[in-house]
Amino acid sequence: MSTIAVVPGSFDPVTLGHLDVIARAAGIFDEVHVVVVHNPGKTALLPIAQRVVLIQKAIADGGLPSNIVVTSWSMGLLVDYCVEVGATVLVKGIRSQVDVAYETPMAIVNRNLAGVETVFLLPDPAHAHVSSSLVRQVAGLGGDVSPYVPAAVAEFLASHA
Ligand code: COD
Repeated sequence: MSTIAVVPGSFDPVTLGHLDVIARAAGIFDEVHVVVVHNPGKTALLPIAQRVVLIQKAIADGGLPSNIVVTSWSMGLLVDYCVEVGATVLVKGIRSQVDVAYETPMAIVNRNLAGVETVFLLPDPAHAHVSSSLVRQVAGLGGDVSPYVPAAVAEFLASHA
């Protein structure tokens, strides 16, 4: 039986840290759905449709495997998406104790709600310090974000500065 995993996030914008987690998940699971979700706790920079396009470009440019689907979800619980597509696993990246504290209750609730398990991947140390909020801050102040994001994102942010 094939296993479908969901890699959710706000991806605002997608970073090299996200891309690393997506690529590794695609090497573990039969099918990976990268799902862009609005996080009400964060002030958005990019429209969700734009984030989807940038992830698709980054995946194509990076030569990532073809078992990756990129989409968005705004119809309710994330596990509702999982049930709809038959995904049984959520994949999250864990950079620090802060991520553990944030993700642990969600993992338990998602398992209780729909039996969806959460798998945590440790980051590539080269990208462990990278976050979308750092990228938004550096880009907003006119700095170079190219060490932290795929080329498609760096180009998009530079042309929309
Ligand atoms: N290296 C490795 N992993 C990373 C890195 C990096 N450099 N940067 C980020 N990550 C990981 C994050 O830890 C996270 O797992 C994922 O990538 C996405 O990160 P962000 O910042 O793009 O996305 P978030 O944290 O804003 O997204 C949070 C979600 C929207 C996914 C979360 O809130 C969620 O699962 N919501 C579901 C709503 C729901 O159904 N709630 C009810 C049940 S809990």
